Parts: sequence; structure tokens; C-alpha cells
Amino acid sequence: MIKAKVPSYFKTRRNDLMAKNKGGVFVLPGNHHVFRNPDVEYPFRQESNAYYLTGYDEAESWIVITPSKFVMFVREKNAEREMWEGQRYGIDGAKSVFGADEAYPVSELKNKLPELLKSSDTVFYRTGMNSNNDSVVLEAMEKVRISLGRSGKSLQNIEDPGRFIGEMRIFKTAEEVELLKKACSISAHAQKAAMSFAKPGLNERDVAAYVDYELLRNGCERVGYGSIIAGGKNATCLHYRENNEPLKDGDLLLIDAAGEYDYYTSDITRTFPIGREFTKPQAKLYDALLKVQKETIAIIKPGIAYKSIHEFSVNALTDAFLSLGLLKGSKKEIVEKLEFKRFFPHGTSHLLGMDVHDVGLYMINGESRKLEAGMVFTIEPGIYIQPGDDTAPSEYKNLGMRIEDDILVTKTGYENLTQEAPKEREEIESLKK
Ligand SMILES: [Mn+2]
Repeated sequence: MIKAKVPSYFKTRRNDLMAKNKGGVFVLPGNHHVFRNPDVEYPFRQESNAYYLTGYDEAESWIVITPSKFVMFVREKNAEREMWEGQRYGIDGAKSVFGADEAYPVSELKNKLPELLKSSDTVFYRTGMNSNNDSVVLEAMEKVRISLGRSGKSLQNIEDPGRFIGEMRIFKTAEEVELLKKACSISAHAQKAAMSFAKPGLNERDVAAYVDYELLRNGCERVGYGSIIAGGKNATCLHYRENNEPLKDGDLLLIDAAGEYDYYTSDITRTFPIGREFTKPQAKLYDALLKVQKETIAIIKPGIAYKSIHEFSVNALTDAFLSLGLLKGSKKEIVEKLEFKRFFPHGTSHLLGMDVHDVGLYMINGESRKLEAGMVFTIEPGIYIQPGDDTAPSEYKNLGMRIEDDILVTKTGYENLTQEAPKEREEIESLKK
């Protein structure tokens, strides 16, 4: 669908970016189409930084932002190609819809780039992602160096643009929070619908299709990441992606799935019975996990260290492992020697935004950064008793569970953006009747 005009916040972001650095030039290649097999492409999604600064979502584009202008290199309009592939914005659209000061066909990039880079000592460009892109930028920089004559100058500095863009993206503006809330609300609804839908006799794939359907039909363009639909022991595999086994009565189903809305994604995990209710051992473990998850969320407020989220969950889960008989010994030692990792091997939280594992620094000058209003992250403790673990109490064997919500830090505390997805045991069981 062709946009008439992108919102003005894209321009505000470009202005903020240029105000934050001293005279650099930003070079941001958009994503390319990637072939899966002959004539079949993977679904296209624009590179997140390029979208964040422009709202432009066509392939084979580059954006260059200098201290004085915003330049786009895009695919030209082409009636023949557009008949096959759909409408393009072309050069005029780059200017009128996206506000480019100058726009050129992408075939002009190699000729024009040296002149655009010349204005600055520092080129903000991320190397190592795509070697073709790297050679375009490095060749342009070498042309700049040669054009200076016998000056003895070396190449301009290259810096990762993430240093500035990541620090912008970590703080969500009101507009971004609205988009995240939309993604979270649609995703929470899909999780809830899946609880009623899943039943013994279906396959994980049925649920996978149903969750994706619920996300897309309610307005998400795509999933934010590949859905994890893990029945029974499959939930002990942290990034299980096969999603193709039958669902059995008496097992739990772990769903880690969420949708992307205008390039902002949610990230939700729920674990619930495939049949009508949790078994006793499942309920014992689930109640312990839910308590830890809720208590961890409750500590969120501006000023606390980001790492205290994981520390809190580790501590509380270690207490739970001791009282459930999963671990024995001294709590201090279990935490220090990371013995809790046998049942809780992953982190408790990650930043969330345009990317499911979003950009932004977790540490500043070697220290965990402090939470500030506008930051969004997940809180997702889990408990997993691996199928090969023969010494854990047998009633817990093969159980895997995780509960994950998306949390916005506010000025006074936090807002749980995914609370519409049920997680109380009674509420879940009532959906299964
Ligand atoms: Mn997550």
C-alpha cells in the first residue's frame, strides 16, 4: 500500500540525530530482497534504522543524511516492473512522501556518494553486515581521500551509527508507545484466543497457524519473530521452532509469539494446559514461576539498575528451586556458581521495540544502566526440567514454562503493556471450559 505522506516524527528523528552528533554523515543501506529459491523471495522487511529515520519501506534503497541535507537513493518508477511487483514511490515519491531534499536512482549511488561523504570527518556506517554494501562505502571513502590530492590524509573515520541511533531508539516517544501498545494488545488477544483454541488432538502447527491468523487479521503486518509453539517436553527447548508435533492431554503448551504493528513488535510468552487444567505438579511449578514473574515486574521504576531485574529473578527462582526440592544446598553458592542455570538458563529481560531484541546499551562505562521513563523491555523468567535430567524429582520431568510480559518504564513506575494476556491459573482454566 502506497503512503500519501509519512508522519512528521521521521523528520524530527533525523533532526535529533544530527543535533546529537558533531557534523557526521550517516549512510544507511536499506535491506535487499533475498531469494529463498528460484523466483521466490523471503518476505521483505526494511532495515530497522533506515525505517526509523524515514518510514520508507521499499527494497534496494540507501539513505544518506549529511549535516545539511537528507538524500535518498531509491528504485526508479518502472511501469513494466510495477506491473509484476507492485507500485513504487520512485524519485518523486522519495521527495514528496518522505521529504528527501534530494533523491536519485540507486544506480547513481556510486557516483554521488563521495561528494556526500566529503562534508565530514566521520562516516557513520555499520560495517560487516553486507560485504557488497561495505565495498560501496569504502570505495567512496577512498575516492574522497584521493580527491584531497597529496594531503597525507588517511581515510575518514568510520563509526557505528548505533552509538547514536541506538540511544535514540531505546527511549520510546509517545508515538512509538502507541504503536507498541497496539502490537501488544493484538498479541495479547492472540495469546488469549490460542488458550481457548488449543486442545488435545490438534497439532502444534494448527495452533501456530491460528496464532498467526489472529495477529494478522487484527492488523499486524507480520509476526515479530518466528512463533514458538511448544507442547510438552518441546517447551524445554528454548528456541523450539519445528512446531509440528501432536498436542497431548495432560501436557502444557508454551506459546512465545507476538506480532509487529507498523514496525514495532510485542514479545509475549504464556504457558497453559492443552487439556482442561494444570496437573498438580504443573500447578506447583507454575504458581512458583508466576509469583517470581509478578514480583520481578513490581520492582520496576526509574533509577534502578537494569541488571537488578535479572538478579531479582535469579534470587527468587533459586528460593523456589530450593523449596520445590529441585536444588539442594546453600542459596549463596547456587547463585554464585550459577547452579540455577540447570533450570533457568536464560536471561530475564531484553530491550524491545522495532526489533524483538532491540538496540541500545545495557551497560554504560562498564556499569549496568539505570532504568528511565520511556524504556521498554520484557520480563520473562522460566523454569525448564530437561528430558535428560534424571536426578530432578520425576513429577517435574519434561516440564518447560515461561511467562513473559512487555514492560514500559513510566515516570513513577511501570506499565505492563501485555496484561490483557491471561496468566492467572484460574483465568486460564476458565477459558478451557
Ligand atoms: Mn523475549
